Amino acid sequence: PQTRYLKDYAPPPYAVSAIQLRFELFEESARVTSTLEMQRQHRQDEAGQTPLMLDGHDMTLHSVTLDGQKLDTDAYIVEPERLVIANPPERFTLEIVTSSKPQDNASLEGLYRSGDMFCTQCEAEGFRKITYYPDRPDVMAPYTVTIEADKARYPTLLSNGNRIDGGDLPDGRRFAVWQDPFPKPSYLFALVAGNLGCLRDAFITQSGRRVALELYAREQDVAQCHHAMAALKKSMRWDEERFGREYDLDVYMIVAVGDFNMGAMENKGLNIFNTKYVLANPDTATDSEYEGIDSVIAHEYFHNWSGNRVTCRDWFQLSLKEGLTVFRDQEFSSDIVSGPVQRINDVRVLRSHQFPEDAGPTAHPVQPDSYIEINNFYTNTVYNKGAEVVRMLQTLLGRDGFRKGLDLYFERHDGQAVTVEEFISAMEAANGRALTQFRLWYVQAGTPQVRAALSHDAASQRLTLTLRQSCPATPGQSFKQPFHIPIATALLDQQGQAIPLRLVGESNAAPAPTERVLELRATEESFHFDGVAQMPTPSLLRGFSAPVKLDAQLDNAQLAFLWAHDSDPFNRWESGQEYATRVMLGLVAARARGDSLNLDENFVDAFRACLQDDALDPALRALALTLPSEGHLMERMTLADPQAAHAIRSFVRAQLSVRLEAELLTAYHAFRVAGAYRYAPLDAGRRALRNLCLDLLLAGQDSAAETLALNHYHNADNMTDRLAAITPIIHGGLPHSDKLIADFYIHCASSANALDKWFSIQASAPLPDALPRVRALMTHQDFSLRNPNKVRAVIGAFCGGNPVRFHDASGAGYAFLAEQVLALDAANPQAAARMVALMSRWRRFRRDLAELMQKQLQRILTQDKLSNDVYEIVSKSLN
Ligand code: BAL
Ligand code: ZN
Repeated sequence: PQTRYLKDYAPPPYAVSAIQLRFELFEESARVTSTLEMQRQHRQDEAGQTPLMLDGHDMTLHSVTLDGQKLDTDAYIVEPERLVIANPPERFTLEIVTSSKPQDNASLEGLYRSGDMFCTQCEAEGFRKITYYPDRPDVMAPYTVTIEADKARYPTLLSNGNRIDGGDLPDGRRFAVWQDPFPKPSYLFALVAGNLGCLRDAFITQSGRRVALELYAREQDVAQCHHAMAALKKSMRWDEERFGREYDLDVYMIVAVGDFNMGAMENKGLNIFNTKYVLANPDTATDSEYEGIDSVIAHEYFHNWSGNRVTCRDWFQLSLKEGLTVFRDQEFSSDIVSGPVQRINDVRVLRSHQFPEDAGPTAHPVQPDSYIEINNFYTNTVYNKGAEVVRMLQTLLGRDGFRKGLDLYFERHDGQAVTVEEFISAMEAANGRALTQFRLWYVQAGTPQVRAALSHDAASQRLTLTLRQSCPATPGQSFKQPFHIPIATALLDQQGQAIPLRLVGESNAAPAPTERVLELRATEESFHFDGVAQMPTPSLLRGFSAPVKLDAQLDNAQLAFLWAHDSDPFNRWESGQEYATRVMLGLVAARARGDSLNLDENFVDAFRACLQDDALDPALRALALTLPSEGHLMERMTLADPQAAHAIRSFVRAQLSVRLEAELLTAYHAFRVAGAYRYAPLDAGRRALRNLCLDLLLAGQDSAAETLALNHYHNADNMTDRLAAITPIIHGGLPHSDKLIADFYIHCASSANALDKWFSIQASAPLPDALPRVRALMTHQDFSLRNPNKVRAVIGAFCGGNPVRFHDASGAGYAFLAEQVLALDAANPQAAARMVALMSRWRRFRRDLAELMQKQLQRILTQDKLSNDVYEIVSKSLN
């Protein structure tokens, strides 16, 4: 496999000024006629020739016609992955006719079938499976698309832009013509043909234009599209109000598709969505899935500017659109849900997925400098760390400064394919501020570590905060230059009040702020504050102002104090998590020594205080009382031991259950939500807290709690409560488990998304017979290895969400994963690569487990016909 490098970028030798596509769709094949208007951009080789190279594979080529002349087959070369025409004229029209078999395309890339519909997925390089084309994002062209298909089977024919024509054809067929006036790269092309229902609405933009909103799904699913429609309208308004971005076409369409590798795709004017992020009703979707729909609908909509109007020059710039758009969707969710809750959840994702990635064999910078398979770079680093980097810019420049920079970026580059450099330059130019050192966040991988130390001089009332940064080596980067790190800082007095922060030398004419963003640039820097009477408790990295690991050198008493008193909600949560982590790691060590286990009374008291703190919003309280995950504990061990992490987390939950039974029961009853279910953030917060109490009550394995949960289940009118009631019963292997699995199936049977939860709750149950159960689930009539949601719900839930059983000392879990990866790879390499990545950090584990994982990775690597996707992940993991 070939590695591609950012340094090798060269502009495209030919531009496309227009493309016309004609799709003739049949049950057995799809015929595509592509007509390209092309112009040479520059001469390339010394002989003065500029070969035209068009990407393409997995198709049958029928003809190539240049300026009306059909070419003989010796006038061009068909290679496995491209079509080459040696030296075409300076300007020409090229017509290419190809065909493919969408019904056999299980990769879910290019043109494929999902159930009864045809659909496409072109990002990153799927368009080259549809026709031969310069399939790179810096070739932008206006598209005109004609779709022809059987009228009865496919009455709905959609593509990007505006529908300009349509009608009936002979033989019971029908056609539609779509025109997208905005030049776009091929990765944003989309087509859908099917028999679909539609939910319609409209949006009036800030300048008074009417935009038709159309949400397509199977007829029986249209009733589940209302939440998504509301989310779309909220997103459109929000982007106008917050960033001045207005929608540009007359219609905005979203299509829900059951078989989809990603969450959704931002094709111009025609988003294609995984059904998981569109369809919802109280019986099928949980509160957090409703939130997920808000955020993904917003994300894809926001791409219309950050991604489509201004796109990426090449795929090394992926975070230019993804990091920025994730930041934008996070800000949106923060406004519609709750700022602190959103922030905590975003940081949880970053910590649980991106930090491990950044510390493993596939670590890469936000702007990678090489890749074998670009599909492997739709990562938490590019997306979520990328969003953190954009957030730091907003922190450093202020909201207004950031907005000015973004306005300038869109103004300068509308209609262009650009790089991260252009984004930073716009921020600099709009703010008159150099961001030279800041750029390192894009090119250096690894999570920086910051250590903080305080010293106080009572005589001079001076406090010194010393910050020291370092960053571990990552593959190909052994030495790191210091980063420019914004550290939002407050110092709390004994009552928890933030004291004024007056830097030495500052005038005291104006009142000093109680929170400041300190900018750490050197390896070590000290900040001196005057007028500090007593040693305060530091509250650092407030709101998680930078994606770093902070060691503030606090003891458990200080952590308990911050857990109870910090005025920054993020740091309240953070302190509780850190306190719990330390207590649990202490127990892991005790267990290893063979000591008896004892959960510290101070921790139980602090937990109780938080549970009973009615000043704390229920959603935040639920987060603050959620114990760190087994994965988090494993990250903090020298060598990860899944059995120890599971044993200790179970022990702590059981202890809390017994020791706080009365308090948990009181809270459980107090936070009942009155009335019929509706998704609303405040109700969701109450449900989260109540269900957390229920979960802990069941951790004590007592039968009264099981009865409580059974009643909770039977009285539930929604998926959130049903799932909350049965998860601890099924995961605990309690007596009613099997009966509930059968009953829950009946609730789920009519919805693929609900069924995913029925599968995953079983696959993630940490019971001794987990693996045989998983194998049995894979033979269930509702399971299909060709459906990525089901793969995630069963294989993903077991290998990624059931650490104690996946990492069984026998190695059976690893052998199972290897077997599934190989089975998947033949059909859907993207899905296979996502799964195999679950073993990529094998070196982090206990030696016996590490060796077993290594063996399976080696076994995979020796297979013939491995996809580039899987090859890249496995070979890097073994390096
Ligand atoms: N561009 C791929 C899907 C997304 O990030 O929106
Ligand atoms: Zn995106």
